[in-house]
Amino acid sequence: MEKTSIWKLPGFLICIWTFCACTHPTTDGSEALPNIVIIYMDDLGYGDVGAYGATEINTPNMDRLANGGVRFTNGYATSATCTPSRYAILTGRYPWRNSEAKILSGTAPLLISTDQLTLPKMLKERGYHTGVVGKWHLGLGMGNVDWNQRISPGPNEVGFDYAYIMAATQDRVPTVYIENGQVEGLDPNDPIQVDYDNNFEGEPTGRDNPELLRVKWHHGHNNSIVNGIPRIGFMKGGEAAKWVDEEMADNFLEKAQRYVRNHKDQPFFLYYALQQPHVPRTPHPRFEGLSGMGPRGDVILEADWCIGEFLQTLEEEGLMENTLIVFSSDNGPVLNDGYYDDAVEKLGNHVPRGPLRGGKYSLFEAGTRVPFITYWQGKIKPSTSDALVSQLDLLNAFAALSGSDRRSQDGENLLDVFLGKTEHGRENLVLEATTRTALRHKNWIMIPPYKGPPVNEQVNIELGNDKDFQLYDLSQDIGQQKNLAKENPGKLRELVDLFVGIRGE
Ligand code: NG6
Ligand code: CA
Repeated sequence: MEKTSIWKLPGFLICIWTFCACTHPTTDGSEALPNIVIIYMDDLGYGDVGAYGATEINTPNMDRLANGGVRFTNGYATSATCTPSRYAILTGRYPWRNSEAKILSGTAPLLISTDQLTLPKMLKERGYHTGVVGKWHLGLGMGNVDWNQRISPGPNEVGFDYAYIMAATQDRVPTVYIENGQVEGLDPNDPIQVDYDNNFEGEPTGRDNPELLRVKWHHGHNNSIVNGIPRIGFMKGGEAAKWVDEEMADNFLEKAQRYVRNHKDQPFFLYYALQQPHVPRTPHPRFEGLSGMGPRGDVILEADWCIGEFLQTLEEEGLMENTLIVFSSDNGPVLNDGYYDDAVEKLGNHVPRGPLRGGKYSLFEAGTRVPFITYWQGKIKPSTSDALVSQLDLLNAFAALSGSDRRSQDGENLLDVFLGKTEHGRENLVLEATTRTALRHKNWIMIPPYKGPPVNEQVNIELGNDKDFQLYDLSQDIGQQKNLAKENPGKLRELVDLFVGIRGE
């Protein structure tokens, strides 16, 4: 009898075989599930990564993911700022549906409701252990948080078994780490107080005490001073708990690695949210000056190194072949975001926005189109995909992958797109920038008229505001230079109708 070659086995058997070969072995016969890791950058631009065309900065570890996985060229964050994008990636719900989903202060209450569907909750139901390490910026508590008690509700209450976070941003107080609701290293005799409206008596500020600053503020960022860096918001006390900015990257990396080692024996979901290259940019001295581009370039190198170390941990633990990794960024790039840190002066020929127009805060492409990579060794074939995908879609994809029948409000199930099996992505996606929205439909973009300045002069970024409708054909004009609204009223009407239909206005 002829020997059966593997190619003659029925397709479903091959599927089962390949699936089992690279997922967690289970003892109880339940379905085997891969680990899932989201590596999420803060303000990393489409053009900041070698695999996306950067030539002036080396990102070998990001490139390793991009070149070994699916490199999406039309991958989007939902929003051009952080909080709304983070809200969407974790809930699968458009942030413009929630009027509170805008850049939050460090004292804002938790934005995600505790009865809302979230990615970690859904995965927990499927037997995953779930963790978040890094930047949170989705609010904590219910208003009036006492930072000296357990802070709740927070990440633990919306689905994360383990949480090691900074509350908001690196430039906002409180400048402390919070582990499962408790401020790490807090001395009870030196309680923390935080206020975003009024300073505490006798406390120096960036505005009044420039002599105490080692980094100068350009706009905003002139309240409390921590480690010689002026921040947004006022804080008093908690001296022993304050983070050292230059050690933040190593600290988050170490927590992410530890999380993997502690949970490698069961399927886990880790949301590893790095703080780079958001301001203040504070590379560890090992990386200082390495990029020749000043701190912004240096922290991108630092982040890339962290990713390399993190991947090595997965490798050492033998997890590479049963871990699906998603790499992306919460919004587009900005150079001067409020501190004098040479980001503009030392940029040289580097173009963080790549071929796109705008940047962080912008409704133009560079606000929301970001590096977006899926990587799964042995399971995803290296490719480049032009499919339209959003971070909004990850919840549904992971639900399908893990056998959950939960589906989010606004996500599509693009599992096969994320696994590189098809390029059939979305047809429509609403993009958002500080509550203004636009529609991407296939290769077209329609931006409705918005009042407001065309350029944010402080950060020097075009915002996308215009008194007229804007219509761009991205297949011909990725840099959004030619407004076709007048030339092509039929297409404009089509997109406006679609937009109104989706937004429900
Ligand atoms: C802005 C800050 C900016 C940055 C941003 C949030 C000022 C003038 N600017 O309000 O520096 O912190 O908020 O960035 O304060 S994000 O990536 O978290 O959305
Ligand atoms: Ca951001």
